[in-house]
Amino acid sequence: MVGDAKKIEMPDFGRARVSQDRFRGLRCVHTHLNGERLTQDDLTDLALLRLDLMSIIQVNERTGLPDLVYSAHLVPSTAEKIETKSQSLPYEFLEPNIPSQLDTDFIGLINSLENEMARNRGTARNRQTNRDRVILVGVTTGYLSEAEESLTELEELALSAEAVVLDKIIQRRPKIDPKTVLGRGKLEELLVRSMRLGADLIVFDTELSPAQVRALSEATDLKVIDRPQLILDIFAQRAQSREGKLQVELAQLKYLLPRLVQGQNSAFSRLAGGIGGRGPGETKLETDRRRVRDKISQFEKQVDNLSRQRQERRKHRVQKNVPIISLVGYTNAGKSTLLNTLTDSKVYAEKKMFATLDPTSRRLRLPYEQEVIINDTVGFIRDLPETLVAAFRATLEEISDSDLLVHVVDASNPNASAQIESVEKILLDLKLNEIPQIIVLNKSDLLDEDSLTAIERQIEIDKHRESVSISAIQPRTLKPLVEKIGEIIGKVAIDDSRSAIAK
Ligand SMILES: Nc1nc2c(ncn2[C@@H]2O[C@H](COP(=O)(O)OP(=O)(O)OP(=O)(O)O)[C@@H](O)[C@H]2O)c(=O)[nH]1
Ligand SMILES: [Mg+2]
Repeated sequence: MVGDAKKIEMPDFGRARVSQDRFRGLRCVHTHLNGERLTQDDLTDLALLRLDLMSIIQVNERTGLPDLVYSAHLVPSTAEKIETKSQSLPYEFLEPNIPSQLDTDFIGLINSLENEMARNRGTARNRQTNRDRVILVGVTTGYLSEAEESLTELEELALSAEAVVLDKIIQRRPKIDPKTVLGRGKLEELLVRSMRLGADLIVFDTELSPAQVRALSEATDLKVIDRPQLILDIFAQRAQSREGKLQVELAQLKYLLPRLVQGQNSAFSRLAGGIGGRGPGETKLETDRRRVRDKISQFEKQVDNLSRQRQERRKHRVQKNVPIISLVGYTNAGKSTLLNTLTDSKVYAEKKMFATLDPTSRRLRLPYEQEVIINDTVGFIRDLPETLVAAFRATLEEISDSDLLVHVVDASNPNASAQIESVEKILLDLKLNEIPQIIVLNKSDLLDEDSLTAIERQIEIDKHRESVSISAIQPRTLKPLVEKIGEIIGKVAIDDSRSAIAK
Protein backbone atom coordinates (compact mmCIF):
# COMPACT_ATOMS: atom_id res chain seq x y z
CA MET A 1 0.00 0.00 0.00
CA VAL A 2 1.15 3.51 -0.65
CA GLY A 3 0.29 6.36 1.67
CA ASP A 4 1.40 9.96 1.85
CA ALA A 5 4.02 11.55 4.06
CA LYS A 6 1.71 11.52 7.06
CA LYS A 7 -0.61 8.56 6.91
CA ILE A 8 -1.53 5.34 5.26
CA GLU A 9 -4.99 3.75 5.08
CA MET A 10 -5.14 0.21 6.32
CA PRO A 11 -7.46 -2.02 4.32
CA ASP A 12 -10.30 -3.84 6.12
CA PHE A 13 -8.95 -7.28 6.95
CA GLY A 14 -12.41 -8.52 7.83
CA ARG A 15 -12.35 -11.57 10.03
CA ALA A 16 -9.33 -13.16 8.36
CA ARG A 17 -7.57 -15.63 10.66
CA VAL A 18 -9.43 -14.30 13.69
CA SER A 19 -9.14 -16.49 16.72
CA GLN A 20 -8.63 -15.80 20.39
CA ASP A 21 -5.31 -17.61 20.59
CA ARG A 22 -3.67 -16.23 17.47
CA PHE A 23 -2.36 -13.06 15.96
CA ARG A 24 -3.45 -11.92 12.53
CA GLY A 25 -0.58 -13.44 10.58
CA LEU A 26 0.30 -10.03 9.15
CA ARG A 27 3.24 -7.72 9.74
CA CYS A 28 2.96 -4.03 8.99
CA VAL A 29 6.26 -2.60 7.80
CA HIS A 30 6.25 1.09 6.89
CA THR A 31 8.49 4.14 6.74
CA HIS A 32 8.57 7.17 8.99
CA LEU A 33 9.99 10.10 7.15
CA ASN A 34 10.47 12.56 9.98
CA GLY A 35 12.67 10.60 12.31
CA GLU A 36 9.90 9.44 14.69
CA ARG A 37 10.11 6.02 16.25
CA LEU A 38 7.00 3.88 16.82
CA THR A 39 4.12 6.23 17.60
CA GLN A 40 1.14 5.62 19.83
CA ASP A 41 -0.96 5.24 16.68
CA ASP A 42 1.34 2.49 15.48
CA LEU A 43 0.95 0.65 18.77
CA THR A 44 -2.81 1.13 18.75
CA ASP A 45 -3.06 -0.37 15.28
CA LEU A 46 -0.84 -3.22 16.38
CA ALA A 47 -3.33 -4.01 19.13
CA LEU A 48 -6.60 -3.25 17.38
CA LEU A 49 -5.69 -5.22 14.28
CA ARG A 50 -3.90 -7.83 16.33
CA LEU A 51 -0.95 -7.73 13.97
CA ASP A 52 2.02 -10.01 14.46
CA LEU A 53 4.42 -7.11 14.18
CA MET A 54 4.51 -3.36 13.70
CA SER A 55 7.78 -2.14 12.16
CA ILE A 56 8.88 1.27 11.07
CA ILE A 57 11.90 2.04 8.95
CA GLN A 58 13.51 5.41 9.45
CA VAL A 59 14.99 7.23 6.51
CA ASN A 60 18.44 8.70 6.70
CA GLU A 61 18.02 12.41 6.05
CA ARG A 62 21.41 12.80 4.48
CA THR A 63 21.56 9.82 2.16
CA GLY A 64 17.86 9.06 1.74
CA LEU A 65 18.68 5.43 2.44
CA PRO A 66 16.96 3.17 5.01
CA ASP A 67 18.17 3.75 8.54
CA LEU A 68 17.19 1.97 11.77
CA VAL A 69 14.19 -0.36 11.95
CA TYR A 70 12.04 -0.20 15.10
CA SER A 71 9.60 -3.03 15.79
CA ALA A 72 7.10 -4.04 18.44
CA HIS A 73 4.87 -7.04 18.99
CA LEU A 74 2.15 -7.94 21.50
CA VAL A 75 2.82 -10.26 24.39
CA PRO A 76 0.36 -12.50 26.16
CA SER A 77 0.46 -12.20 29.93
CA THR A 78 1.64 -15.12 31.96
CA ALA A 79 -0.58 -17.09 34.31
CA GLU A 80 0.97 -15.38 37.36
CA LYS A 81 0.31 -11.98 35.86
CA ILE A 82 -3.34 -12.91 35.36
CA GLU A 83 -3.61 -13.69 39.02
CA THR A 84 -1.92 -10.54 40.25
CA LYS A 85 -3.65 -8.51 37.52
CA SER A 86 -0.32 -6.88 36.76
CA GLN A 87 -0.65 -3.99 34.37
CA SER A 88 2.74 -4.16 32.68
CA LEU A 89 3.01 -3.05 29.08
CA PRO A 90 1.38 -5.39 26.59
CA TYR A 91 4.07 -4.64 24.00
CA GLU A 92 7.59 -5.77 23.64
CA PHE A 93 10.05 -3.80 21.54
CA LEU A 94 12.71 -5.49 19.44
CA GLU A 95 16.23 -4.13 19.45
CA PRO A 96 16.46 -1.38 16.76
CA ASN A 97 18.72 -2.48 13.97
CA ILE A 98 19.67 -1.65 10.40
CA PRO A 99 17.69 -3.63 7.81
CA SER A 100 20.59 -5.75 6.60
CA GLN A 101 21.30 -6.97 10.11
CA LEU A 102 17.79 -8.00 11.22
CA ASP A 103 18.13 -11.65 12.15
CA THR A 104 15.28 -12.35 14.59
CA ASP A 105 13.56 -15.69 13.99
CA PHE A 106 10.22 -13.97 13.85
CA ILE A 107 8.05 -16.92 12.86
CA GLY A 108 9.54 -18.85 15.76
CA LEU A 109 8.83 -15.98 18.15
CA ILE A 110 5.20 -15.59 17.05
CA ASN A 111 4.62 -19.34 17.23
CA SER A 112 5.88 -19.49 20.75
CA LEU A 113 3.76 -16.47 21.78
CA GLU A 114 0.67 -18.04 20.25
CA ASN A 115 1.38 -21.29 22.04
CA GLU A 116 1.73 -19.39 25.26
CA MET A 117 -1.64 -17.66 24.74
CA ALA A 118 -3.32 -20.99 24.12
CA ARG A 119 -1.63 -22.48 27.18
CA ASN A 120 -2.69 -19.59 29.43
CA ARG A 121 -6.24 -19.92 28.30
CA GLY A 122 -6.10 -23.67 28.74
CA THR A 123 -4.83 -23.57 32.32
CA ALA A 124 -7.16 -20.73 33.20
CA ARG A 125 -10.06 -22.69 31.76
CA ASN A 126 -9.13 -25.89 33.55
CA ARG A 127 -8.87 -24.06 36.81
CA GLN A 128 -12.28 -22.51 36.44
CA THR A 129 -14.22 -25.30 34.76
CA ASN A 130 -15.65 -23.49 31.80
CA ARG A 131 -17.05 -20.46 33.52
CA ASP A 132 -17.32 -17.26 31.50
CA ARG A 133 -14.18 -15.18 31.88
CA VAL A 134 -15.25 -11.56 31.90
CA ILE A 135 -13.91 -8.02 31.91
CA LEU A 136 -16.24 -5.40 33.32
CA VAL A 137 -16.36 -1.95 31.74
CA GLY A 138 -17.86 1.22 33.16
CA VAL A 139 -18.13 4.44 31.17
CA THR A 140 -19.40 7.60 32.74
CA THR A 141 -19.85 11.27 32.06
CA GLY A 142 -20.45 11.87 35.77
CA TYR A 143 -18.50 11.20 38.95
CA LEU A 144 -15.82 8.55 38.93
CA SER A 145 -16.70 7.45 42.47
CA GLU A 146 -20.28 6.69 41.44
CA ALA A 147 -19.06 4.72 38.45
CA GLU A 148 -16.80 2.74 40.75
CA GLU A 149 -19.62 1.88 43.13
CA SER A 150 -21.78 0.89 40.24
CA LEU A 151 -19.02 -1.32 38.90
CA THR A 152 -18.68 -3.01 42.29
CA GLU A 153 -22.34 -3.93 42.08
CA LEU A 154 -21.82 -5.16 38.53
CA GLU A 155 -19.02 -7.37 39.83
CA GLU A 156 -21.38 -8.85 42.41
CA LEU A 157 -23.87 -9.51 39.64
CA ALA A 158 -21.20 -11.15 37.50
CA LEU A 159 -20.14 -13.38 40.39
CA SER A 160 -23.78 -14.25 40.96
CA ALA A 161 -23.89 -15.31 37.33
CA GLU A 162 -21.00 -17.70 38.07
CA ALA A 163 -18.55 -15.71 35.96
CA VAL A 164 -14.86 -15.23 36.68
CA VAL A 165 -14.09 -11.52 36.81
CA LEU A 166 -10.64 -10.91 35.33
CA ASP A 167 -10.50 -7.16 35.36
CA LYS A 168 -12.47 -3.94 35.64
CA ILE A 169 -12.01 -0.89 33.45
CA ILE A 170 -13.54 2.53 34.04
CA GLN A 171 -13.45 5.50 31.73
CA ARG A 172 -14.68 9.00 32.35
CA ARG A 173 -15.47 10.90 29.17
CA PRO A 174 -17.01 14.27 28.46
CA LYS A 175 -19.37 12.46 26.11
CA ILE A 176 -20.19 8.80 25.51
CA ASP A 177 -18.95 7.79 22.07
CA PRO A 178 -22.17 7.10 20.14
CA LYS A 179 -20.59 4.31 18.16
CA THR A 180 -18.21 2.45 20.45
CA VAL A 181 -19.09 3.96 23.87
CA LEU A 182 -15.40 3.97 24.81
CA GLY A 183 -12.81 6.17 23.16
CA ARG A 184 -10.31 4.62 20.79
CA GLY A 185 -7.51 4.51 23.35
CA LYS A 186 -9.61 2.71 25.98
CA LEU A 187 -11.00 0.39 23.38
CA GLU A 188 -7.48 -0.57 22.52
CA GLU A 189 -6.65 -1.11 26.18
CA LEU A 190 -9.73 -3.28 26.55
CA LEU A 191 -8.80 -5.32 23.54
CA VAL A 192 -5.24 -5.84 24.67
CA ARG A 193 -6.28 -6.80 28.17
CA SER A 194 -8.93 -9.19 26.97
CA MET A 195 -6.39 -10.84 24.73
CA ARG A 196 -3.78 -11.11 27.43
CA LEU A 197 -6.07 -12.26 30.19
CA GLY A 198 -7.91 -14.70 27.95
CA ALA A 199 -11.33 -13.10 28.41
CA ASP A 200 -14.30 -14.32 26.44
CA LEU A 201 -16.98 -11.88 27.54
CA ILE A 202 -17.14 -8.11 28.05
CA VAL A 203 -19.90 -6.71 30.26
CA PHE A 204 -20.72 -3.02 30.03
CA ASP A 205 -22.24 -1.32 33.05
CA THR A 206 -24.43 0.89 30.87
CA GLU A 207 -27.25 -0.11 28.59
CA LEU A 208 -25.92 -0.54 25.06
CA SER A 209 -27.83 0.12 21.88
CA PRO A 210 -28.00 -2.75 19.38
CA ALA A 211 -25.61 -0.86 17.08
CA GLN A 212 -23.11 -0.36 19.89
CA VAL A 213 -23.16 -4.05 20.75
CA ARG A 214 -22.44 -4.83 17.14
CA ALA A 215 -19.63 -2.28 16.82
CA LEU A 216 -18.03 -3.41 20.06
CA SER A 217 -18.19 -7.10 19.40
CA GLU A 218 -16.79 -6.54 15.95
CA ALA A 219 -13.93 -4.44 17.31
CA THR A 220 -13.05 -6.88 20.08
CA ASP A 221 -14.07 -10.17 18.53
CA LEU A 222 -15.67 -11.06 21.82
CA LYS A 223 -19.13 -11.52 23.16
CA VAL A 224 -20.34 -8.14 24.44
CA ILE A 225 -23.35 -7.70 26.71
CA ASP A 226 -24.75 -4.97 28.97
CA ARG A 227 -26.01 -4.81 32.55
CA PRO A 228 -29.67 -5.58 31.82
CA GLN A 229 -28.64 -8.63 29.88
CA LEU A 230 -26.46 -9.86 32.72
CA ILE A 231 -29.40 -9.49 35.10
CA LEU A 232 -31.61 -11.37 32.66
CA ASP A 233 -29.02 -14.11 32.55
CA ILE A 234 -28.98 -14.46 36.32
CA PHE A 235 -32.74 -14.72 36.28
CA ALA A 236 -32.46 -17.36 33.57
CA GLN A 237 -30.04 -19.36 35.69
CA ARG A 238 -32.22 -19.10 38.78
CA ALA A 239 -35.69 -19.70 37.42
CA GLN A 240 -37.05 -22.90 38.91
CA SER A 241 -40.79 -22.99 38.53
CA ARG A 242 -42.55 -23.24 35.21
CA GLU A 243 -43.96 -19.82 35.91
CA GLY A 244 -40.56 -18.28 36.64
CA LYS A 245 -39.03 -19.79 33.52
CA LEU A 246 -41.87 -18.55 31.38
CA GLN A 247 -41.53 -15.00 32.67
CA VAL A 248 -37.76 -14.92 32.25
CA GLU A 249 -37.88 -16.29 28.76
CA LEU A 250 -40.49 -13.71 27.83
CA ALA A 251 -38.27 -10.95 29.21
CA GLN A 252 -35.25 -12.27 27.32
CA LEU A 253 -37.10 -12.44 24.04
CA LYS A 254 -38.50 -8.95 24.47
CA TYR A 255 -35.02 -7.69 25.15
CA LEU A 256 -33.66 -9.52 22.15
CA LEU A 257 -36.27 -8.56 19.56
CA PRO A 258 -35.25 -4.95 18.86
CA ARG A 259 -31.66 -6.12 18.78
CA LEU A 260 -32.16 -8.57 15.99
CA VAL A 261 -31.45 -7.19 12.55
CA GLN A 262 -32.38 -9.20 9.51
CA GLY A 263 -29.40 -11.03 8.10
CA GLN A 264 -27.05 -9.22 10.40
CA ASN A 265 -27.02 -11.12 13.63
CA SER A 266 -23.30 -11.47 13.95
CA ALA A 267 -23.44 -10.08 17.46
CA PHE A 268 -25.94 -12.73 18.44
CA SER A 269 -24.43 -15.64 16.61
CA ARG A 270 -21.70 -15.23 19.19
CA LEU A 271 -24.19 -15.55 21.98
CA ALA A 272 -24.81 -19.25 21.64
CA GLY A 273 -24.53 -20.54 25.19
CA GLY A 274 -22.80 -18.92 28.16
CA ILE A 275 -23.83 -15.69 29.82
CA GLY A 276 -26.24 -13.74 27.66
CA GLY A 277 -26.93 -16.67 25.41
CA ARG A 278 -28.85 -19.08 27.52
CA GLY A 279 -32.54 -19.44 28.09
CA PRO A 280 -33.87 -20.63 31.43
CA GLY A 281 -34.51 -24.08 30.01
CA GLU A 282 -30.89 -24.25 28.80
CA THR A 283 -32.25 -23.87 25.29
CA LYS A 284 -30.38 -21.78 22.81
CA LEU A 285 -32.15 -18.49 22.40
CA GLU A 286 -34.01 -18.22 19.16
CA THR A 287 -32.53 -15.54 16.90
CA ASP A 288 -35.05 -15.45 14.07
CA ARG A 289 -37.26 -12.36 14.26
CA ARG A 290 -40.54 -13.81 13.09
CA ARG A 291 -40.27 -16.79 15.38
CA VAL A 292 -39.25 -14.56 18.28
CA ARG A 293 -42.38 -12.47 17.69
CA ASP A 294 -44.59 -15.56 17.57
CA LYS A 295 -43.09 -16.86 20.75
CA ILE A 296 -43.51 -13.53 22.52
CA SER A 297 -47.22 -13.39 21.79
CA GLN A 298 -47.62 -17.02 22.80
CA PHE A 299 -45.81 -16.40 26.09
CA GLU A 300 -47.76 -13.18 26.72
CA LYS A 301 -50.96 -15.19 26.57
CA GLN A 302 -49.61 -17.71 29.03
CA VAL A 303 -48.53 -14.96 31.42
CA ASP A 304 -52.04 -13.45 31.12
CA ASN A 305 -53.44 -16.82 32.13
CA LEU A 306 -51.11 -17.02 35.09
CA SER A 307 -52.11 -13.58 36.15
CA ARG A 308 -55.79 -14.57 36.05
CA GLN A 309 -55.19 -17.76 38.00
CA ARG A 310 -53.31 -15.84 40.64
CA GLN A 311 -56.11 -13.33 40.88
CA GLU A 312 -58.56 -16.14 41.55
CA ARG A 313 -56.35 -17.56 44.25
CA ARG A 314 -55.95 -14.15 45.79
CA LYS A 315 -59.68 -13.48 45.86
CA HIS A 316 -60.06 -16.72 47.72
CA ARG A 317 -57.51 -15.64 50.26
CA VAL A 318 -58.89 -12.16 50.73
CA GLN A 319 -62.30 -13.70 51.43
CA LYS A 320 -60.73 -15.70 54.17
CA ASN A 321 -59.66 -12.41 55.66
CA VAL A 322 -56.11 -13.33 56.52
CA PRO A 323 -53.87 -10.23 56.41
CA ILE A 324 -51.02 -10.40 53.90
CA ILE A 325 -47.54 -9.09 54.51
CA SER A 326 -44.92 -8.90 51.75
CA LEU A 327 -41.20 -8.70 52.26
CA VAL A 328 -39.78 -6.34 49.66
CA GLY A 329 -36.34 -4.83 49.20
CA TYR A 330 -33.07 -4.72 47.34
CA THR A 331 -31.61 -8.02 46.26
CA ASN A 332 -29.44 -9.68 48.92
CA ALA A 333 -30.98 -7.58 51.73
CA GLY A 334 -31.97 -10.70 53.66
CA LYS A 335 -35.68 -11.12 52.85
CA SER A 336 -35.59 -14.89 52.52
CA THR A 337 -33.43 -15.23 55.61
CA LEU A 338 -35.96 -13.16 57.57
CA LEU A 339 -38.84 -15.29 56.29
CA ASN A 340 -36.97 -18.41 57.33
CA THR A 341 -36.22 -17.17 60.81
CA LEU A 342 -39.74 -15.83 61.35
CA THR A 343 -41.52 -18.93 60.17
CA ASP A 344 -38.89 -21.54 60.85
CA SER A 345 -38.73 -22.53 57.18
CA LYS A 346 -35.97 -23.35 54.80
CA VAL A 347 -36.48 -21.10 51.79
CA TYR A 348 -33.37 -20.77 49.64
CA ALA A 349 -31.25 -17.85 50.85
CA GLU A 350 -27.77 -17.12 49.62
CA LYS A 351 -25.12 -14.46 49.32
CA LYS A 352 -25.76 -14.32 45.59
CA MET A 353 -27.97 -11.66 44.08
CA PHE A 354 -31.44 -12.71 42.99
CA ALA A 355 -31.41 -15.89 45.04
CA THR A 356 -35.20 -15.73 45.13
CA LEU A 357 -37.20 -15.69 41.92
CA ASP A 358 -40.29 -17.58 42.80
CA PRO A 359 -42.38 -16.04 45.52
CA THR A 360 -43.12 -18.19 48.55
CA SER A 361 -45.87 -17.70 51.09
CA ARG A 362 -45.85 -18.90 54.69
CA ARG A 363 -48.21 -18.55 57.57
CA LEU A 364 -47.02 -16.71 60.59
CA ARG A 365 -48.66 -16.58 64.00
CA LEU A 366 -48.18 -13.24 65.72
CA PRO A 367 -48.56 -12.65 69.44
CA TYR A 368 -52.23 -12.08 70.47
CA GLU A 369 -53.42 -14.91 68.26
CA GLN A 370 -53.29 -13.00 65.00
CA GLU A 371 -52.46 -15.02 61.94
CA VAL A 372 -50.93 -13.52 58.80
CA ILE A 373 -49.59 -14.70 55.48
CA ILE A 374 -46.07 -13.58 54.78
CA ASN A 375 -44.74 -13.44 51.20
CA ASP A 376 -41.11 -13.56 50.16
CA THR A 377 -40.58 -11.78 46.84
CA VAL A 378 -38.01 -11.30 44.12
CA GLY A 379 -35.42 -8.70 45.03
CA PHE A 380 -35.17 -5.32 43.35
CA ILE A 381 -32.13 -3.62 41.89
CA ARG A 382 -31.28 -0.18 40.56
CA ASP A 383 -32.47 0.18 36.95
CA LEU A 384 -34.28 -3.11 36.88
CA PRO A 385 -34.62 -3.93 33.18
CA GLU A 386 -38.03 -2.83 31.97
CA THR A 387 -38.68 -6.05 30.14
CA LEU A 388 -38.16 -7.90 33.42
CA VAL A 389 -40.60 -5.76 35.33
CA ALA A 390 -43.15 -6.26 32.58
CA ALA A 391 -42.60 -9.99 32.37
CA PHE A 392 -42.70 -10.45 36.13
CA ARG A 393 -45.95 -8.59 36.50
CA ALA A 394 -47.80 -11.76 37.50
CA THR A 395 -45.37 -12.20 40.36
CA LEU A 396 -45.28 -8.53 41.29
CA GLU A 397 -49.07 -8.06 41.17
CA GLU A 398 -49.23 -10.39 44.09
CA ILE A 399 -47.61 -7.72 46.22
CA SER A 400 -50.46 -5.31 45.47
CA ASP A 401 -52.86 -7.20 47.74
CA SER A 402 -50.62 -6.80 50.73
CA ASP A 403 -51.86 -5.08 53.85
CA LEU A 404 -48.31 -4.25 54.81
CA LEU A 405 -44.94 -4.08 53.09
CA VAL A 406 -41.89 -4.90 55.13
CA HIS A 407 -39.08 -3.11 53.33
CA VAL A 408 -35.92 -5.02 54.24
CA VAL A 409 -32.67 -3.04 53.95
CA ASP A 410 -29.12 -4.34 54.20
CA ALA A 411 -27.96 -1.66 56.63
CA SER A 412 -24.38 -2.95 56.42
CA ASN A 413 -24.15 -2.06 52.74
CA PRO A 414 -22.39 1.28 52.21
CA ASN A 415 -25.01 2.10 49.57
CA ALA A 416 -27.97 1.36 51.82
CA SER A 417 -29.62 4.73 51.34
CA ALA A 418 -29.27 4.65 47.55
CA GLN A 419 -30.76 1.16 47.65
CA ILE A 420 -33.72 2.40 49.70
CA GLU A 421 -34.26 5.05 47.02
CA SER A 422 -34.16 2.49 44.22
CA VAL A 423 -36.67 0.26 45.98
CA GLU A 424 -39.02 3.17 46.63
CA LYS A 425 -38.81 4.19 43.00
CA ILE A 426 -39.75 0.71 41.84
CA LEU A 427 -42.59 0.55 44.38
CA LEU A 428 -43.83 3.86 43.02
CA ASP A 429 -43.60 2.60 39.42
CA LEU A 430 -45.59 -0.47 40.42
CA LYS A 431 -48.12 1.77 42.20
CA LEU A 432 -47.42 0.03 45.49
CA ASN A 433 -46.41 3.17 47.36
CA GLU A 434 -49.82 3.59 49.02
CA ILE A 435 -49.54 0.38 51.02
CA PRO A 436 -48.42 0.83 54.64
CA GLN A 437 -44.72 0.15 54.91
CA ILE A 438 -42.16 -0.51 57.63
CA ILE A 439 -38.47 -0.04 56.99
CA VAL A 440 -36.43 -2.80 58.54
CA LEU A 441 -32.69 -2.29 58.93
CA ASN A 442 -31.26 -5.78 58.65
CA LYS A 443 -27.78 -7.20 59.29
CA SER A 444 -27.43 -5.04 62.40
CA ASP A 445 -24.96 -7.66 63.66
CA LEU A 446 -22.45 -6.33 61.12
CA LEU A 447 -22.70 -2.73 62.36
CA ASP A 448 -21.70 -0.97 65.54
CA GLU A 449 -24.33 0.80 67.57
CA ASP A 450 -23.32 4.29 66.45
CA SER A 451 -23.51 3.64 62.71
CA LEU A 452 -26.86 1.97 63.19
CA THR A 453 -28.27 4.92 65.12
CA ALA A 454 -26.92 7.23 62.43
CA ILE A 455 -28.77 5.33 59.71
CA GLU A 456 -31.97 5.23 61.75
CA ARG A 457 -31.79 8.98 62.20
CA GLN A 458 -31.08 9.56 58.54
CA ILE A 459 -34.21 7.62 57.60
CA GLU A 460 -36.27 9.57 60.09
CA ILE A 461 -35.04 12.82 58.56
CA ASP A 462 -35.28 11.74 54.91
CA LYS A 463 -38.44 9.69 55.01
CA HIS A 464 -40.15 10.88 58.16
CA ARG A 465 -40.46 7.28 59.00
CA GLU A 466 -39.49 5.05 61.86
CA SER A 467 -37.40 2.01 61.25
CA VAL A 468 -36.81 -1.20 63.16
CA SER A 469 -33.34 -2.69 63.41
CA ILE A 470 -32.92 -6.44 63.33
CA SER A 471 -30.54 -9.19 62.46
CA ALA A 472 -32.38 -11.83 60.51
CA ILE A 473 -29.89 -14.47 61.62
CA GLN A 474 -30.49 -13.76 65.32
CA PRO A 475 -34.06 -14.72 66.24
CA ARG A 476 -33.94 -12.82 69.54
CA THR A 477 -33.60 -9.49 67.69
CA LEU A 478 -36.90 -9.92 65.86
CA LYS A 479 -39.29 -9.26 68.74
CA PRO A 480 -39.71 -5.49 68.17
CA LEU A 481 -40.39 -6.15 64.47
CA VAL A 482 -43.02 -8.79 65.19
CA GLU A 483 -44.69 -6.47 67.67
CA LYS A 484 -44.69 -3.62 65.20
CA ILE A 485 -46.22 -5.87 62.54
CA GLY A 486 -48.87 -6.98 65.03
CA GLU A 487 -49.66 -3.38 65.89
CA ILE A 488 -50.09 -2.27 62.27
CA ILE A 489 -52.02 -5.38 61.27
CA GLY A 490 -54.24 -4.87 64.30
CA LYS A 491 -55.04 -1.36 63.09
CA VAL A 492 -55.68 -2.60 59.57
CA ALA A 493 -58.11 -5.18 60.95
CA ILE A 494 -59.97 -2.54 62.96
CA ASP A 495 -60.11 -0.16 59.96
CA ASP A 496 -61.42 -3.02 57.83
CA SER A 497 -64.20 -3.90 60.21
CA ARG A 498 -65.12 -0.22 60.54
CA SER A 499 -65.42 0.19 56.81
CA ALA A 500 -67.41 -3.05 56.69
CA ILE A 501 -69.81 -1.64 59.31
CA ALA A 502 -70.01 1.66 57.45
CA LYS A 503 -71.06 -0.17 54.33
N1 LIG B 1 -24.56 -11.11 58.84
C1 LIG B 1 -25.81 -11.20 58.41
N2 LIG B 1 -26.06 -11.78 57.23
C2 LIG B 1 -27.34 -11.86 56.82
C3 LIG B 1 -28.42 -11.37 57.61
N3 LIG B 1 -29.57 -11.58 56.91
C4 LIG B 1 -29.22 -12.18 55.77
N4 LIG B 1 -27.89 -12.36 55.70
C5 LIG B 1 -27.13 -12.96 54.58
O1 LIG B 1 -27.33 -12.17 53.43
C6 LIG B 1 -27.34 -12.99 52.26
C7 LIG B 1 -28.59 -12.73 51.45
O2 LIG B 1 -29.71 -13.18 52.16
P1 LIG B 1 -31.06 -13.58 51.43
O3 LIG B 1 -32.05 -13.88 52.53
O4 LIG B 1 -30.85 -14.60 50.37
O5 LIG B 1 -31.43 -12.19 50.75
P2 LIG B 1 -32.71 -11.84 49.86
O6 LIG B 1 -33.13 -10.47 50.23
O7 LIG B 1 -33.73 -12.92 49.96
O8 LIG B 1 -32.03 -11.79 48.44
P3 LIG B 1 -32.69 -12.09 46.98
O9 LIG B 1 -33.56 -13.27 47.08
O10 LIG B 1 -31.48 -12.28 46.16
O11 LIG B 1 -33.42 -10.85 46.61
C8 LIG B 1 -27.23 -14.42 52.76
O12 LIG B 1 -25.89 -14.82 52.62
C9 LIG B 1 -27.64 -14.33 54.23
O13 LIG B 1 -27.04 -15.32 55.01
C10 LIG B 1 -28.11 -10.76 58.88
O14 LIG B 1 -28.96 -10.30 59.63
N5 LIG B 1 -26.79 -10.70 59.21
MG1 LIG C 1 -34.49 -14.11 48.63
